Amino acid sequence: MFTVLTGAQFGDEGKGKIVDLMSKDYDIIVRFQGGDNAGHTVTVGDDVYKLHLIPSGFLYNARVLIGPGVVLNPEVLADEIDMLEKSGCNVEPEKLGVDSKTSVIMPYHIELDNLRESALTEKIGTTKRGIGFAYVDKVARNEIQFSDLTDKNKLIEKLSELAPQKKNDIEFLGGDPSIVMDEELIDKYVKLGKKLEPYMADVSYEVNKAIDNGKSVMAEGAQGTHLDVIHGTQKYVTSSSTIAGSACSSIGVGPTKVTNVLGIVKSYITRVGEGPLPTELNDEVGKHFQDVGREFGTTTGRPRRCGWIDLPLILKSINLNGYTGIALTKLDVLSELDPIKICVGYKLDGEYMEYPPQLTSDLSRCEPVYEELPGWKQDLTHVTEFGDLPEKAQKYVKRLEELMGVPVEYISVGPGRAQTFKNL
Ligand code: 2SA
Ligand code: GDP
Ligand code: MG
Repeated sequence: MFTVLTGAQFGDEGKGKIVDLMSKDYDIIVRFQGGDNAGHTVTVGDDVYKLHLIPSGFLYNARVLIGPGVVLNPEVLADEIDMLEKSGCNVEPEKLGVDSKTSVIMPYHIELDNLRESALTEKIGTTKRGIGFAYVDKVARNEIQFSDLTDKNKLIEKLSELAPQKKNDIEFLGGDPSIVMDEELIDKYVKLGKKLEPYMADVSYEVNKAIDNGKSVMAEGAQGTHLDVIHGTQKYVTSSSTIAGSACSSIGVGPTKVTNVLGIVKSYITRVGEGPLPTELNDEVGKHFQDVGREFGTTTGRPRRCGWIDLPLILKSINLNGYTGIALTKLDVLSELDPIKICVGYKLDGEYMEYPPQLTSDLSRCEPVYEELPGWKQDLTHVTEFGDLPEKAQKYVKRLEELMGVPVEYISVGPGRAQTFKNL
């Protein structure tokens, strides 16, 4: 079995929580894109793990893999391994594998991300983790690969060739070119390479072999569909392809092997960073989502912008990902609100549309059109099955399911493991 799981909105839908929960039934969980811009939260009792690189399925017995389509900050990975080991988790090489061909995020990528973001008049609102510049170098064939870190001479050779151009770029943006390369930096990265060398893996080989041998593999998406570099709200997107098809190309598995695609949908919508968000609320309801939903960036701590659930964007996500099922998260956060709104369409230039316009500039001019449902005003955080939800909450879920045309397979009513049930 090969399951692909992606966020259906702008990220932070609760992917980490759902992956953790599902991973007990999987043999391998693999990250396929993005880098440590991701922040996936796993809550087990009083323990909260905020993961940036290691897949959220590490707590059960699954092997966790980082695929070659990820951009890897080795320092962040080493710290994450240390953090998990300190919390008593096993992160031996039998548990974690990192593809040898993964592109490395170097300090100059982070510096360029910072400098460029500061220089922009219309900012993107990046996480400043160097993600975009690391992907630029991959595509431009200027990457340092994970395997290069284990060979000092190769690293020096590659960096020496890249250094003049990187220094130039940094100087042009008013930064300090001396951070590009010196002996200290090389020693640091070689040390990191040696520390992480035991984790080196051939991810596409492992994943294909596992699937062919009847094992279960899950690809864990990071960020969300509308942050996709090709199909998202450019330029306000991340630099990787976040949609389900990208799992195949980035890991190196044929699309014929995909069994199912699970979309994670939050019961409202959030966005961190710039870019259009048609249902954004700057009122008490928006504040309710932010306070009750604790909507702050898992990586940067930035407040997330919040609004009512946006169906046109979800319909587009269903097309882009081919979802076979949905996990609906944070239903508990809607309690206390009455009425509850679903954005079912937009008005743009006097026309009504049920599907988002193609261009970002048009999406930013869309006015949401809402359908209202009665609120339930009851705490949901202890509900453990669909039938025990208040009738109005059941109606809300059923209405969403009807509008989406895809079954809601899981419902989440809190960050904890027990606060999720299958919607049979
Ligand atoms: P980048 O850093 O180049 O990928 O930024 C480009 C855009 O992508 C957005 N982005 C994200 N959006 C939601 N969640 C993300 N992860 C963190 C979280 C974000 C945080 O879990 O909360 O802590 O701020 C994530 N990563 C990237 C980003 O905001 C830009 O709009
Ligand atoms: P991800 O990037 O999609 O993994 O999501 P994040 O971890 O960045 O943000 C989701 C946040 O919501 C985390 O703090 C989770 O612990 C929390 N969360 C997940 N599901 C639920 C839920 O059903 N209800 C509530 N109240 N919180 C949830
Ligand atoms: Mg997140």
